[in-house]
Amino acid sequence: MAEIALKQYLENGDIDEGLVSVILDLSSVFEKIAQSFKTVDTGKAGSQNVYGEEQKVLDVLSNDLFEDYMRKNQYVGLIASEELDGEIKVDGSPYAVCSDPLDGSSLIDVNLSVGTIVGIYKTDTFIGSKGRDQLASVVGVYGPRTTILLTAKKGVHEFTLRDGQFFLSKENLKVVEGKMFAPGNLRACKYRQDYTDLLNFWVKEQYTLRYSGGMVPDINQIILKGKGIFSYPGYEDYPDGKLRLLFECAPMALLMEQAGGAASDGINKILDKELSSIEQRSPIFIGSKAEVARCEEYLSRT
Ligand code: AHM
Ligand code: MG
Repeated sequence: MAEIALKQYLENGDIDEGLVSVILDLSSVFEKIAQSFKTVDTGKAGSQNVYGEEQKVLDVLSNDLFEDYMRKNQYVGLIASEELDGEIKVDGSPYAVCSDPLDGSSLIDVNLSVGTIVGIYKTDTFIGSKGRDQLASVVGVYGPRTTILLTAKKGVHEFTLRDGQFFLSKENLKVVEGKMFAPGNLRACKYRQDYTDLLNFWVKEQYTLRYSGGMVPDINQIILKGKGIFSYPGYEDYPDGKLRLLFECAPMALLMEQAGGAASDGINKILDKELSSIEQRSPIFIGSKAEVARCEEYLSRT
């Protein structure tokens, strides 16, 4: 059977031509980021982002690629990124595109997988939006292979880069029940008996541990294996944890719901949370429906 290229898949998929154009430009961004890993310095850029976090050369380069491509795309009127200050209006319409251009950048110099996370909306401000308003989410995964997880709200599909083009490699991915866990932020156990009890449940029930320290490869694995749970709670001074609602949690939650799974902050669905600030953080429990329900149940005990 002939292979299906991303462009062909999108054009045959009853998706608005502007959205197709944005997704194709994002695929070019992912390809260029993947290429740059082979040549660019993995070290520090000597600068900080707006949140005071130290930037790597590759953080800056990934953001520049995202920003350049989105500024030039006639269908994009608003951009935001973890490496930029606030949201930025650009010439174009009607799409608004937000990104964590290089998630897990601390894993680059040890050669673990990293990724790019993107959410696409139709709005003139991200403030007040909900993850459920996303029209699509697109995630680039840079591992031994370069892949894309894509949803335009018609299921979740994987595309693989080969000879400069992305081809469909897995269609209609589904997440069901299964014993695999990726428990983040175990530091919380010092303060939280509920999270400790949840972890003990998974350990005693002999779940398989699959945790890399990168949200993208960890959640990509759950979607590809079709089972499991990723957690990142907050505690004490950081009740909302580390991960950002707009740039990280909402796009991953759209993928997970489209794959038949769920994503919660422990009480509310991630996709129903209204964004009050660009840098808003959220705890996240994301994976199969039954595991997310289990998280909510354990976390409601205290
Ligand atoms: P980053 O956006 O600065 O790269 O941080 C996000 C990453 C996630 O990929 C991962 O789940 C999390 O940080 C792990 O953080 P920690 O090791 O601090 O618990
Ligand atoms: Mg990140």
